[in-house]
Amino acid sequence: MIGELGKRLRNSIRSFASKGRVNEKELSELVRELQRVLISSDVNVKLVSELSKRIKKRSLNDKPLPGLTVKEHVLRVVYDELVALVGYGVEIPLKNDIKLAVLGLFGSGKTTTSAKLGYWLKKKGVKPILVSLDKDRPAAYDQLKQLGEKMGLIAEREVTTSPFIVDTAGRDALSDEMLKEASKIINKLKPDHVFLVIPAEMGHEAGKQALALKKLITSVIITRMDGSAKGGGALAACANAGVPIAFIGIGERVEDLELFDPKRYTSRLLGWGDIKGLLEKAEEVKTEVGMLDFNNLNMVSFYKQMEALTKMGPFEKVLQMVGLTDLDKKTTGDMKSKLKNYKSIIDSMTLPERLDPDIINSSRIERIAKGSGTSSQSVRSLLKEFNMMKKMVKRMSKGKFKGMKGMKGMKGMKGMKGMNLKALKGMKF
Ligand SMILES: Nc1nc2c(ncn2[C@@H]2O[C@H](COP(=O)(O)OP(=O)(O)O)[C@@H](O)[C@H]2O)c(=O)[nH]1
Ligand SMILES: [Mg+2]
Repeated sequence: MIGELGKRLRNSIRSFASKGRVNEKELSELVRELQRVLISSDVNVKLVSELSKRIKKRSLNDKPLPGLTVKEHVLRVVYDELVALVGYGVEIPLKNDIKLAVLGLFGSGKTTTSAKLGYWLKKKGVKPILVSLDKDRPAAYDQLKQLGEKMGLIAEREVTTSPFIVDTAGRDALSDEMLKEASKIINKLKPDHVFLVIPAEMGHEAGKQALALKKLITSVIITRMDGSAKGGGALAACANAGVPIAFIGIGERVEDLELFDPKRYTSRLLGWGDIKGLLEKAEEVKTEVGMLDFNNLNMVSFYKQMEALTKMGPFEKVLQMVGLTDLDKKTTGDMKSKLKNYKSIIDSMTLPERLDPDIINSSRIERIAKGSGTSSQSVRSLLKEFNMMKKMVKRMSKGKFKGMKGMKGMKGMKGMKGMNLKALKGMKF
């Protein structure tokens, strides 16, 4: 779907990862190739230059996450920065009387997108009417009606009830007239979400549209992401304009709409699937005890911590050391088997999933459950506890939970150096 851009990016990353040790020259080469790719996908030159600087600076100055090689560290920085570049999504909370409106220039994909939104809502159990307010072109209503009929949604020429999706008349260009017309509709109908539809081929020019309509809209939808190499530029420009991206259109069928998720988009772009083996081979489990990185807690550090726990000797002792002395045998046993379970679950995750557990959706959960010989329930429970721990760690790093040092029996224990006991104390397995 992302085509040429992704291919070139993946090639440059593969060649980077295949070389020996990383040095500044190599890093510069990677960044230069990245720049070429981004510029050819019409990302604004200034944004590309800023991104390059940040990637270099962070690659050289940030401390690599525990368990990551320098190369993995650099790739992670690239991933992070691309995620930030391509923008940010927005939540579309569902409700039974949801009101949506779609704006945009001629031919941007408004009518198609209105139908796609109808399909998306219907799949989630909300059945909207499709309303064509495009009075200028009689065929516009017929188009919407036809699209609606295929999925059992009714089309109307005016708003009669909610939930609804309003398709509006387009214009050749942004004009005061268009803005006025749009604000009239918005004031009258008070939609929960007003989407500006911009086709991917607008590239970085999308930013101008997003800015011009920023006050009226809640987010944008970029269409024809499947057909243009400039989609990256359009996404980045909207992000830079400070406008969230709700959905992307990835084909002509009503099913071809997806909620925009910058992480998922970037993962695909980088072809994580392709380089996963390479990254994972590079470094799996080191025996040393890893410090929990408060700012970057992820499954890699979580795993290290568990590894450390299980390697530190009798489990009961370890629990005592971290202050969990009042546990009975059964609880200790449960924790032990849970820990073992969690380890095999994390073993079945790909590196991108470990670095960023947020990308783990239901189908990934299924795969991980299968791969680890556990159940999707176990995977979900791990993710839940991981998220709880993440919250806790965040709180701790903000200075709560102080005064917990000085636990007895810790000094002089082998392998305890660098272990973050404060973090372990509240950890639930
Ligand atoms: N490939 C592709 N085509 C799209 C997408 N969204 C819309 N289109 C096509 O773009 C053209 C214009 O769409 P339409 O909804 O009529 O635009 P409108 O004038 O803004 O209402 C149609 O041929 C659609 O099939 C998309 O995400 N991918
Ligand atoms: Mg139309």
